[in-house]
Amino acid sequence: MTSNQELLNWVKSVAGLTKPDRVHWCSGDAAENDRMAAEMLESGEFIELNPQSHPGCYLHRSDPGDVARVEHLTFICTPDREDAGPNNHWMDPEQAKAKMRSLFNGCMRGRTLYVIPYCMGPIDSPLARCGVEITDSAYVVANMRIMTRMGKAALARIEKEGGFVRGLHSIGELDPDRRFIMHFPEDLMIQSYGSGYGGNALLGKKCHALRIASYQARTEGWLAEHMLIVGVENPAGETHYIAAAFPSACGKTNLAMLIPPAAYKGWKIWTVGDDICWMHPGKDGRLWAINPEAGFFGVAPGTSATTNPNALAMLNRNAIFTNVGLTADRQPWWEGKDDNTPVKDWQGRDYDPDAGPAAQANSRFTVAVSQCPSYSEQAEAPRGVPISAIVFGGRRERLVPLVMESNSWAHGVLLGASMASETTAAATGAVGVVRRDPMAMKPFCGYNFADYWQHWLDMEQRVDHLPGIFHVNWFRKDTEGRFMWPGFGENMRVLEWIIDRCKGKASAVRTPIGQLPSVDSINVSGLEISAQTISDLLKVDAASWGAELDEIRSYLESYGERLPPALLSVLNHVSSELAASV
Ligand code: OXD
Ligand code: MN
Repeated sequence: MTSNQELLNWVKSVAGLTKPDRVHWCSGDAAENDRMAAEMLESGEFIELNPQSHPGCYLHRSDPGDVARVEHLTFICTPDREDAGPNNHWMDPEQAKAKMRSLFNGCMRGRTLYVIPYCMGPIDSPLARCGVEITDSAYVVANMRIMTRMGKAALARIEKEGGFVRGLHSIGELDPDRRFIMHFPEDLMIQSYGSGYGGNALLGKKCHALRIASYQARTEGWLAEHMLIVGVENPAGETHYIAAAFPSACGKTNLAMLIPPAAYKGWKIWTVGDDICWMHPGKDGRLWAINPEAGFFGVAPGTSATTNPNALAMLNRNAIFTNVGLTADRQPWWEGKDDNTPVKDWQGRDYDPDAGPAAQANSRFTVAVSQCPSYSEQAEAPRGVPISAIVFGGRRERLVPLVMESNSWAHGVLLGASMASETTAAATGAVGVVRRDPMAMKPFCGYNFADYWQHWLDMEQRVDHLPGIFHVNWFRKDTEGRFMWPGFGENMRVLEWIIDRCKGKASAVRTPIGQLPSVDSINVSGLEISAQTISDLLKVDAASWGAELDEIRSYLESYGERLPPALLSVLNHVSSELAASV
C-alpha cells in the first residue's frame, strides 16, 4: 500500500470510523478505470454514450437536489473566527470535527472506501502540491483521474516528500440537511459529506487547489488563484502568458481556448488552464504559473461550435458528462450545442421543452486538458510559464468599461478587490444579482479577505518584474439590452491591447479609475462595430463611478481593522481624482 506511515494510519482510522466493506488504493491505471466504469454501468451511475460518436464517454445523472456547489454549507474552520473573515462561513474546528465525526460514523457500510493519492500540478514540478482524497464514490474517482495526476506517481511523490493534504469525502445520504464542506486550513485538511457533485466532492479542485492552497500560499509567499492561464503567440512566434480571474460561469473556459478571428492570421492561443492558477515568484524576478489541474470541469450549456469550437472538439472521446440531456442516438446534448433534439432530459425523463431545459443549467463535462486542440506543451513545464498580465473581470451590464489597466500594482489590487459580477448558476442561489466577488475568490479564499489583499499588496516587495494588472468586462449592454461587445473569439482584440501595453506599445488614456485604450488603439479591423459603440464601451461616467466607489468603500470597510490601510488610501486617491475630474 504505502511506506508513508502517517497516510497508512490515517486510512486505517478513517476505515475504523466509516466502516466500509472494502478498501481500495487507486493506482490510476487504465485497467482500474475500465473496471470501475464497468461497475458504474452495471449500477446505473454511468450511462454509456454512443461508442461510435463518443468512444469512452459516459453520462452521469446526479441526485436532482445535488447539482452545484453549496456555499452556504461550506465552512472555514480556524480557532479564531477573524482568521476566516467575513468572506467565509466559519465554524469552530473542534465543533466541526465532532459534527463530521458523527456524520462519517459508519457511513461507508456496504460501500468501498477508495484512497486517491493525487498531485496538483505537473508531477515533477516544485510548484506542485499533493493530497490524498478518501471517498466512497466511484464517480469521484473517475473524475479525479481526469482532473488531477492521480495514482501511483502521486503516491510515490507523497512517499518522497512526506506531507500531503488530507481530504475525506462521503456522499452520505445526499441529504441537503446533512451536507457540509469543511476546511481546516491549519491542519491542511478537508472533510466533505452529503454531496457527490463537482466542487463539493472532487476535493482536489476548489477545496484543495483554492481554499487550502490559498492559505498555504500566504504562508509560503505565493498566490493560489481562481484564474485561467492562456498563452498568446503572435505571428513572430513570441508568446505572452496571461492569467485571468472571472467569477464562475463567466466564460473562463471559452477565453482559455479562444480561436482568434480571421483578422488575426498567424496568431495562436495556447491553453494552459481554465480555472485555477498557482503563481510563484521566480529566481528571474518574474511570476511563474502552473495549472494545478489536469482536466476541465466545464459548464456544458452554451458550449457550441460558435462559442467554443475547441471545447466541442475535445468532447467526443474519454469524457464524463454530468446532468446533460441525451439524443435518440445516445449523444450528449445541451441547450445551444447543435440542432439535434434530445429525447431525455438531465433527470432521465422524456424531454418536454415545456417542462424546462434538457440540460441542467450547471451541467458539466469532465475531460483531460491534454485533449484540448489548443493545449499548450508548456502546461507540463515543471517551472511553469511566466505571466505578463493579470486580468480581472466580471459580468456587468452597465458602468464597467471593456478594458482598463491599473495605474499601479496597489491600484490593481484594488481593481481585483472591488470586482463584482452578476451571479450565475454555478452555485445555488439567485441568478443575476450583483455581488462583490474580489479576485473571483469570494467562494474560494481560505482565509480573511483583508489578510489576502495584504498578501497581494506584499507581492510588490517579493517580485521585481510584476505583471501588469487589467480589468475587462465583455458583458456591457446598450440601452436596448443588447451586448455591445461581440465577445468570444473577438476578445482576442482586447488581449492584444493588453499585451501591447505590457510591451509599452499601445496607447492609453489615463483616467481616475484606470488607463483606458485610446479609441483607435483597439484593433477593430474585420469587425463590424461602430466607432460610437467602441467609445460607449470605453465610456467612464463620473457620477455613476462616484456611486460605485461609495459602494466599494462600504464593502471594503466591512472588513474592519484588518483592512490594509494601503488599499483604502488607493481608493481615497481614486475618489479624489474622480471628484476633481467633474
Ligand atoms: C467551477 C466554479 O466549477 O467556479 O469552476 O464553480
Ligand atoms: Mn471555477
